Amino acid sequence: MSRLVVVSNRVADPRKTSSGGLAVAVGQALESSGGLWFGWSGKIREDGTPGEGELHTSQAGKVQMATVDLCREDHDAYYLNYSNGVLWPVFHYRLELADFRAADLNSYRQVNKLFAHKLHSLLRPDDIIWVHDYHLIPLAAELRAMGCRQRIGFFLHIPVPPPQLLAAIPDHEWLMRSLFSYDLLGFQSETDVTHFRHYAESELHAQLGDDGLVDAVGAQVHARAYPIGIDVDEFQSLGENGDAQDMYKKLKSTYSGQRLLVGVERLDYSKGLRHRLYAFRRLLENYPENRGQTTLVQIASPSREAVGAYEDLRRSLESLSGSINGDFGDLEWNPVRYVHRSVARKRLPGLYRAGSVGLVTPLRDGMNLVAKEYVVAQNPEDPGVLVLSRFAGAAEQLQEALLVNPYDVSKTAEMIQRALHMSLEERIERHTALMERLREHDVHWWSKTFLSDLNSGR
Ligand code: GDG
Repeated sequence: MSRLVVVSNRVADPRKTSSGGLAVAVGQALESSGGLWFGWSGKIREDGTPGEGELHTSQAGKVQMATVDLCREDHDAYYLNYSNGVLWPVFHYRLELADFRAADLNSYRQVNKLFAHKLHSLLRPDDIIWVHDYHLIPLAAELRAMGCRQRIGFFLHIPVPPPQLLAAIPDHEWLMRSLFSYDLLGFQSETDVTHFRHYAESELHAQLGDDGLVDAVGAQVHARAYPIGIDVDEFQSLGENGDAQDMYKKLKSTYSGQRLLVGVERLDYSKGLRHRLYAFRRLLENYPENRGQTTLVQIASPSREAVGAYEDLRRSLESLSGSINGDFGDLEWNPVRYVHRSVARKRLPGLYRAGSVGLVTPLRDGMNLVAKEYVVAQNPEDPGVLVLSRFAGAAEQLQEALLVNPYDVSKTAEMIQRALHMSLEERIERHTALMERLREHDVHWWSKTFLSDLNSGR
């Protein structure tokens, strides 16, 4: 049987719980089959040389971990500036936040070459290689240049923007052509697949075939949607542990007599946190009966603090929640409980369950696993209501959520009000339908389907 090799920017011990969407999903896929997980060690060498880095290997249960350190210069240019300062904003449709610098693109190429070089020395002829996310788009092209013939698949966790936005990236042809070194491309949604096919057609003169086939630049690749799921059973049993139940009880007693709206995310401009606070303010203005009765608990866990746009967002969220509390709060009630800290994963199901409404309103999101976790954490006999942005990849699957346009603050407020007043019968009906969808397309389905297509050359 071939060995599974997973490559992602960050690696994490799959036996430990961690907080990133990718780490959770990939860790679960690897833990069941065993294999090799390769990526950056997370260590930055202040005295290192660009394009070089030490390789470390260790064993974590059935999984061999192989990581490379980066020097400060490579880390800043490849990770902070290019991956998170160019690709992340542009792929989330935010051209105005991108800062293009030729030197950063060069480092991005160099670090991909370094990773390919280190990984190449560890590969076996019948390995099957699965590369993840925007940090590593050119990895397969570098591996191929070193003579690698193994099957290589790529999964993009973030959205694909329309072709005109992609075409604004300097050297976009180089970046997008490198995707044709893979055998299979996986995207989160049908919208992403459509954008990729349109880009290939208009910019690379591709011929489009059936079943996701795209023929361009002298190569053929299959591009399809494989919407990522969560481990439904694992998350349900996490909800049964003492920590989750304590969290639930604590929230219920602290906010007794209150209805809670719950939001949980990394502090990121793609997640629509500012618009969410505006919508909550509008709810209190337009439906004053919620004053003193409804509290928004918003967790915004620290993320990418070295990237400038994140620091600006943090300051504006603090001032916005402060102003809502100042304008509407009184001695007994604070409308917004804004927490700029991470919550332990084992407590998350209790937090979700305490929310009568789960607010998941990104401006743009590849999938969004919080939406799925919120649904799974609910009491099926008295479930809360998911208010979900139509611009999250998850909206293609989770049609029984209340779908909103997060830019439309008044309509979002109206939907929150509707969620707060939904009958038990309707809540159960929607929750049952959502659970069926989540079970059918869980994380095991996702990795099994992608890997079986990659293996079989479908
Ligand atoms: C990328 C794509 C795609 C969040 N705050 C805390 C915490 N989390 C956990 C959640 C969830 C994960 O992080 C977030 O996953 P998302 O999917 O919502 O978002 P990204 O991190 O942006 O992930 C996204 C995903 O990749 C997978 O493909 O869905 O579209 O952007 O699991 O629970 N976990 C803990 N404390 C927190 O405060 N423990």
